[in-house]
Amino acid sequence: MPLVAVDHRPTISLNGDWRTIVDPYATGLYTFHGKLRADGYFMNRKQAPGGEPVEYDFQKSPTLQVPGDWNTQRESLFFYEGPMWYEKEFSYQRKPATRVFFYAGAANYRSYVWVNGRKACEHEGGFTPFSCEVTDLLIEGSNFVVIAVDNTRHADGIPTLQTDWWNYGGLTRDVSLVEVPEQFIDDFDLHLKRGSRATIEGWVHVEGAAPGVEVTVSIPELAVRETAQVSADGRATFQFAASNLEPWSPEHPRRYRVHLQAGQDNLEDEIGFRTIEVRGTRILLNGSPIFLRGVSVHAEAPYRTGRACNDEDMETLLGWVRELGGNFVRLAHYPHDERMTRLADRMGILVWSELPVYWAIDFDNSDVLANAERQLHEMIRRDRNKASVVLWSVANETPVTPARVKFLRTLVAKTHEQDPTRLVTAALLVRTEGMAKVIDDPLGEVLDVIGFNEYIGWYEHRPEDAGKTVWQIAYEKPLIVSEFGGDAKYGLHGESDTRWTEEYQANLYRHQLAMLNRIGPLRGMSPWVLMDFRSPRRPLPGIQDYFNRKGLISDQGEKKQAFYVLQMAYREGAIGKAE
Ligand code: GCB
Repeated sequence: MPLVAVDHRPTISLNGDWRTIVDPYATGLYTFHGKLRADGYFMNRKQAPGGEPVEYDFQKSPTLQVPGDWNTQRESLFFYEGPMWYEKEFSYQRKPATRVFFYAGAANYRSYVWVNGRKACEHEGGFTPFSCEVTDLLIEGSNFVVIAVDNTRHADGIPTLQTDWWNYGGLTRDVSLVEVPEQFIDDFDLHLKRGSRATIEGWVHVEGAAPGVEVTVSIPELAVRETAQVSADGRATFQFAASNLEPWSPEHPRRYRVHLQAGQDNLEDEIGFRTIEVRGTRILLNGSPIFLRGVSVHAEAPYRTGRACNDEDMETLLGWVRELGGNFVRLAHYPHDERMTRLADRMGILVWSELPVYWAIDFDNSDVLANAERQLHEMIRRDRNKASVVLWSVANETPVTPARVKFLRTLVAKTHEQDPTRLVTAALLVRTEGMAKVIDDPLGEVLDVIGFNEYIGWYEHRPEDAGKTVWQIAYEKPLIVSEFGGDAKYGLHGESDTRWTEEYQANLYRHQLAMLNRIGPLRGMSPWVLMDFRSPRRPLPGIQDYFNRKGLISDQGEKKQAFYVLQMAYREGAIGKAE
């Protein structure tokens, strides 16, 4: 399982240029008779006299920048899906009593890692971090790491064959080596106790620690210094008073420096403390009802396109959310970069974080469920100490079948079990019965908050028909409309009933907002979507050109009329009731 708060530990960065070999036939993974190779093929071998021919050469191969997707770095890779071999040399000085981990923030979709020609680990899932111990694989001086990253889509993958976003491949997030002492803090959870304003509770897990090892949690700004002992499960549990605590909120995103210490290991994080709860149809932040004025966001890089991967990308995206008057983002449709949730913590923007359980994945397959559970665990583990994250979403627009309901119920239960302090949701499909919209998906029974997507005025009816819609909602729970919207090409103008124009989209937003305002238990919204993003499903020449154009802002950062419609509603408080 991946280390946590790696961005707060000393690391040896492996970012930068990596040598790369494009391997469309997966030669590095399979033999000529299609057998899975016991070991990798592209292993930085040098030609030996009389030996087998070596038919590749990393030194002569072009580089790709890490972090980054390959599709937007080299024209010939734009549509490429398959394995890519990455190689990097680095020097390393061994240190006594130190364990070393290879860490990747994310690599899409499957990864295979070798250090100095020896297998270190494999990972499946394109949006969550992974790490593996490489202490015994490293040598003094010059070392090399080879990683095969394969973004081939699979029917039994998560996500599966169909998505409405670009399948950007590569080492898309930071890669590093992390040094820790022999016993080290590999996971922890510190949060404000539900229902309380001044009691912090949680636990710290110390890898490799024997029962009885002491763990200290200190928060100097709150004059807290608490110790507890590790028990047989490796965890030290805490509960202590923190009087004068200023809770984290969008208006006041107060974070505290929290020091954790166990044996030789020291870790310092910045943590906000707040509670999030549901009472009846209300969402309570720190005990007070709140309306989530949000927008959905893809991890698409503004201005240059490709996978968002640096601080500037994140600052631009969340800066626009702020400008819109928002206090909330739905980070669709997969866990975004940790830089994003860190920034949301700093800026005071509430976050919905989602698993890529998108559309019709293979719900009958127990291996797929195991994969979803792993990705869920990796998502929770990475962000459970982020105050901004208030909602875990287990799925988006999944077809309502018995197998799917069973699968998702399992994920919901696992989420509650691993994180009893946050709310669990999913973006559900809405059933249409004439002019009625029905929300009665059986999954709703186990969700804390019901998310639903609807495209009145785009995929069905006309924008004006929104006013005639009758909502039939089977649950007495808070609702969030997790998507609505329509496409507009920035700069294309016309009548408000002409598709693809800014006027059409703005008109659609006006009618949607009026309709949504009449849904009593609506406690939030995240229209689709902040910025245009690349999608292979959207080829329409001259309009889409492989972009989903439902952005309020174009991929080049130009604001469309609908942006201002929503901004006015958010800024003037014309939309949404907290109770
Ligand atoms: C949806 C999906 C989203 C799509 C959007 C669209 O319902 O959840 O991923 O991009 O519709 O534009 O059709």
